Amino acid sequence: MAEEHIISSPLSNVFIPSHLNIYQFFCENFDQYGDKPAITDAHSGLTLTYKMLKQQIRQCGSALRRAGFKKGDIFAIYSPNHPQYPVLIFAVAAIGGIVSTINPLFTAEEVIQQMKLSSAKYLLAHSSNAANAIKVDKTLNLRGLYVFGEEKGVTSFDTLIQDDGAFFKPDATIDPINDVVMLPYSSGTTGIPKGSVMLTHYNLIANFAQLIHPDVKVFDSDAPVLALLPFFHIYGLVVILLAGLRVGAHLISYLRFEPEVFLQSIEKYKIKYAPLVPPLYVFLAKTPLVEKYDLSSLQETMCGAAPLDYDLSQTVRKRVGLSLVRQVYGMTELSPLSHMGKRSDKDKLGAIGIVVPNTKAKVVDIETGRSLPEHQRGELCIRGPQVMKGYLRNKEATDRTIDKDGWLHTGDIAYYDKDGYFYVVDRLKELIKYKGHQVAPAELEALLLTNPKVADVAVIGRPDDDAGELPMAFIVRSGEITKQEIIDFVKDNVNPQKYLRGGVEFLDIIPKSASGKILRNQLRKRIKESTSL
Ligand code: 4UV
Repeated sequence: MAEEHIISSPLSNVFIPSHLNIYQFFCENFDQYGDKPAITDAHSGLTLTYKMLKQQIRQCGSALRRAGFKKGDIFAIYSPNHPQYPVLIFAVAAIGGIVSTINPLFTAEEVIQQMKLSSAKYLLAHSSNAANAIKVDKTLNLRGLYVFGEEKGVTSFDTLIQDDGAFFKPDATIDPINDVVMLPYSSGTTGIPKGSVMLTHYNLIANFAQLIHPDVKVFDSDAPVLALLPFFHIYGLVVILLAGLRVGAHLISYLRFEPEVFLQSIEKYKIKYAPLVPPLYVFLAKTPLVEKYDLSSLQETMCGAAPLDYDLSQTVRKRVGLSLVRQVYGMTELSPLSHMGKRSDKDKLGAIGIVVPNTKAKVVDIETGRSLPEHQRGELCIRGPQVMKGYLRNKEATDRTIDKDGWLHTGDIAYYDKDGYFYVVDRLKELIKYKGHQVAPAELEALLLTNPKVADVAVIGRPDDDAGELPMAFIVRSGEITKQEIIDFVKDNVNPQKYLRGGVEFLDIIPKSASGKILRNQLRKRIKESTSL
């Protein structure tokens, strides 16, 4: 039998409580943190202390129970980062409900699609999304619709906070290992949207326990943390929001990215830790605004969601005066972390890091499935307590992603070195990452095929220094249509992250395999050749 090459975490195992739900676990210390600020909106200065958070969770949970919300019900949240975001999460979780997080830039149709897939019957939207939320309500006939802020014709979230809290009752029957609590959206590994990723209470608690191991930990004190990355995405949700609150950090949150507000707030709140994505390093490397503010409080950044260029990371490190810049690697289906750079390592910055505690990784040959030794490229697979329960109501996709031995196949091509550091070098899956956001090619292809002048189509990511990748389409026409008309057609139907910023090219035929699969590599090669001319 061939030798198995499995890499166990080089770190000691951590203890993962399996008897607590996420409300009990993440809010455990709120009483002790008391009047300390928990979360501040950088634009308005609105702040919730830990004491206020605890109280509002109680009031919201009580009001939701009075409104008939019960264990197993699904509550969708469609909002940019807002100080009360965690109020809803923990109130719903305590009752035994499930939270489905929705990208605040989604169109009404995209929200309807996600809510239909998850069967969510309750929605909390930000007031800036109220018009879309009302459309969603008309289509899905929701049981409850609320907004952050005030908006005519919709119940304000604050009405829930006016409850006396008497009806709040954490559910005693939650089974943390098996009960799902979070349903983030992911397009999965084949590019066809899979819908909701089922994460259990235990998955989220496990990932927190893993990321605070002393050798890798994200926050080593309760100093202010930048909460700019969106809470609807698993990185912002777990690594910033849940982890930050559990350790008593002061989170500075943003409704949107405004360069001056962002830099000013680092100076004002003396932000020390900043979880980032690559486009923010590009911003910090290039903007002259950096010279205008005192950013000396900023000490540690981490970067994930897409590859970080080593030279870029060094430029930012020097320019801002950071003591730690490291990569982390995650995936929605991994709650999200499997790899992190060690706090002590300064020389491995091209790597995504080592395997986090209680986790195993292997790299398998994509043809034979056999595990590979050092320095050989293949598909990265992960096994550990953070691996999702599966895709909601999609057993086939679940079985294709998690094999019978419990290995989650990431769809990323990687290798590892003799010290157990992993390097992601390519993507096997079709997913496009625009500024760290998921764009599923199959979704755009399906949309473009609804245009009567499009006979066939393939969408890929065009490499881009600032955004990582830009969605672009190869089109076979069946009628008169211009490139601009195609770009506008997409703009009219999807959220801005999915626009065809990489452009459109016309072809006579889309290259396909005998089984009809689009040969995306040929198209990517074509782009590479045309840009290197
Ligand atoms: O499912 P998803 O959108 O999930 C993420 C999660 C990212 C992170 C990053 C840092 C954290 O601390 C954390 O908790 C979560 O992006 O997309 C997963 C895919 O994104 C690519 C890779 O293709 C994954 O399968 N990706 C994520 N991190 C990296 C990366 C990285 N460091 N380098 C290259 N690609």
